[in-house]
Amino acid sequence: MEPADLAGYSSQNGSRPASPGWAGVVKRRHHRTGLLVSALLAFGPMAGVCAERFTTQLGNIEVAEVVSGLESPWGMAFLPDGDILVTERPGRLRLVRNGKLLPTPVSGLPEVAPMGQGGLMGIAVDPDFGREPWIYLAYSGKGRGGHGTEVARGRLVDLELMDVETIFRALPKARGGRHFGSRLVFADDGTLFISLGDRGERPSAQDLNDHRGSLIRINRDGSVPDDNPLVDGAKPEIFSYGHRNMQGMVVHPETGAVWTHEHGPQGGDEINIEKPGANYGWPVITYGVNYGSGTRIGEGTAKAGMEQPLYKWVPSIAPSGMAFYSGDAFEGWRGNLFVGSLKFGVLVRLTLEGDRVIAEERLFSGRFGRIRDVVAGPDDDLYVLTDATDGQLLRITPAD
Ligand SMILES: [Ca+2]
Repeated sequence: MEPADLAGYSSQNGSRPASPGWAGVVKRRHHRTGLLVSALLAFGPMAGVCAERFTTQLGNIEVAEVVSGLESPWGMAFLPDGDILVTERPGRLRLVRNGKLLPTPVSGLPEVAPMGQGGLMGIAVDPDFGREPWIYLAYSGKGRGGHGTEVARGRLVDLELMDVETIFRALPKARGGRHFGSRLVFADDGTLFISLGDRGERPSAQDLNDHRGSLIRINRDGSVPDDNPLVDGAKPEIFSYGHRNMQGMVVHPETGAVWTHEHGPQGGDEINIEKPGANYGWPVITYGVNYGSGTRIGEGTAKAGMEQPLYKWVPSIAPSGMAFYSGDAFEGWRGNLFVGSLKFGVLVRLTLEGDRVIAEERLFSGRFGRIRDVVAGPDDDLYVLTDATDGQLLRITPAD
């Protein structure tokens, strides 16, 4: 374990009594250094399901397959009854119930136009789902000028989406197949945040009369909140800008701030804490360089009036999906931030001290391939989607 990591562990959890089990394991094993060191077969928490055991810096974990056979799964969300909705990028919405993938997809989806990196992507469940069963989907939609990120909502009744309405369209659309962003989260005030990408057209990220390369904030019916930061001469849905391609977004469980991460070009993936009206720099400043040629992009790494990332990866990990862990099952992981990596097939665990990242651990060593999404479940376990044509939903539980 890194000394900094140990400090983070004790500062964040020092006031809490260690529970027996996993925390005890942490105490016994925290002198062991290194990343993943073993993966041996064991029987998992679910009857009949084989799980793999991994040793981590803060204890042993087991990773069990909940379901497989998902085609390029991209996003997932838990319903209040424990069902899990999973988007498949080609344009299907699937339901996992009691550990089984229902064979019939949800019907009545909006018109998804898969293209390049696009397709059916982000998903969010209405905070008041129990009263009004709205779910929200982000996807690539076709229209004048090409494709662009769109968001629709519909009421989920059994396996059908009803009263579907499009509540946001990123404009202008573009011909290219890259950088659709497409994560969705609800802030504590009930507004919906939509992460976008620059659609491969870099200058769009600095153009406030262009949604692309921005973070969007709307009300759940698609209207613009009265207190959005940029109104005069700007697209009013824009909350912040200067983003390249955000495929991770989460609300901090204590501060309520929206955290995002984004893909850099070659190098320069970033984590940012979103501030209203702020400019996050792309493509004027970046810690990345052009693919292949390695030539510089923009003006360097810093400029007045532009935000510095909270954390950056050079070289890139190609981050996708992000979750804070605030459950009780993994005592030592409370307050940690988890990020999936497409490039290295790892799940990144970041230890924070306030708003500072003080340590990074990489789990799985590529064992499950590309990681597309990570979500903290209501049962305090972590859930992961793998990015593959035969993709998996995995569940991570503590092991002794
Ligand atoms: Ca930036």
